[in-house]
Amino acid sequence: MHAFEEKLKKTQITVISLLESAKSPQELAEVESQILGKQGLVAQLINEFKTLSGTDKKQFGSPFNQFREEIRARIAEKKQQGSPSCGCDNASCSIPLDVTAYRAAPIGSLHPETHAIYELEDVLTSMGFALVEGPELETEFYNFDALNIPPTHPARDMQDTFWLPQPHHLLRTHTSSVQIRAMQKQRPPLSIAAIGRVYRCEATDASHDYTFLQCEGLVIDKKNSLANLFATTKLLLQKLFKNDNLQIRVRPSYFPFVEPGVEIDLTCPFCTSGCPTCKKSRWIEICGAGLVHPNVLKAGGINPQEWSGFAFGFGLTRLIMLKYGIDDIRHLHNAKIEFLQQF
Ligand code: FA5
Repeated sequence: MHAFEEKLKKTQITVISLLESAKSPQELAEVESQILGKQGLVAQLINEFKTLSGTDKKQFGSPFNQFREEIRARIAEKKQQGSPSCGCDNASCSIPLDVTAYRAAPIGSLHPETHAIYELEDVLTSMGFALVEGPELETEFYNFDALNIPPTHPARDMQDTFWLPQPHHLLRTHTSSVQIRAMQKQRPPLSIAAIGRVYRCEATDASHDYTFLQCEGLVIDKKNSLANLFATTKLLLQKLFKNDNLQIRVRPSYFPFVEPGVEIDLTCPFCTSGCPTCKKSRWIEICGAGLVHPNVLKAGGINPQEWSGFAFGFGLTRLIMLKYGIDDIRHLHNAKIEFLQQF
């Protein structure tokens, strides 16, 4: 084999392996200059070609040109393969773009509060409650006045309020504000429930947040008694915790919008003999409740001589903490993905 022909073949092999070794646009640029640069492999071949005899030039001129074309085509092809790279922002990324590759977007999950809302909605609707909503930006009338809490009433201090610059407007402090709106919209008998966010201007700690979820229930019918209230809340809690053995305990309490008012405790769903969740008492405080005060029925346009009602309101966020063993209420809103991914 002629020496030039042999050199051509060797260079061909070197060029192929050099191109294969280039894994990034930078490396390809270096390889390109090694091949096509002034002192590069092709330049060396050209110098050698110049020294050939006329007959040899005729013989090898055409394959040599073909070889140079082929190199340019290979380099162009390689550039196209490597650029754009895998799609990341790294300019020196060596991973070629594979348009057929399946890229799964990171899959999110439902926030524990959303899980709990869905479950609670199912329980409430299965018990015949109609789900209603009310505004979070509320008026003093619906949040306080109509609930038998006039401006001078000391009970206003029980729920520290975020007042808004507009007179008589506030962020609702409880979902009880939905009660009057529901009575104004629907004639009794009615059975409604409202799940929603409430706001309180108070210092936060492990069990108190400035915003949390509450669930309100309101039932108005011809004859309602505390027995109806207790049976309803007990069944609701049993269904929510999927445990038919849960019992409730009732203690007298005071809320201006109910008379009598009570607080309802639930036997601890997590133990039989006391645990850290129930602080070894076997009971967990769940909600405020009572028979709707006649003044509230009147404010809702309902005749208290004809109708009676019961209402209950519980802190859903506290239930979520119980259910998932969350020891600090503030975890729920600190947007830490590691925390949220557990649910
Ligand atoms: C009320 O808000 C009444 N509206 C409940 C009610 C409805 C009584 C209908 C009678 C009839 P209270 O302020 O106690 O009541 O709040 C109810 C529940 O919300 C509490 O039992 C507790 O679980 C939860 N809660 C109260 N404050 C906070 C807070 N800062 N952070 C988290 N949860 C809270």
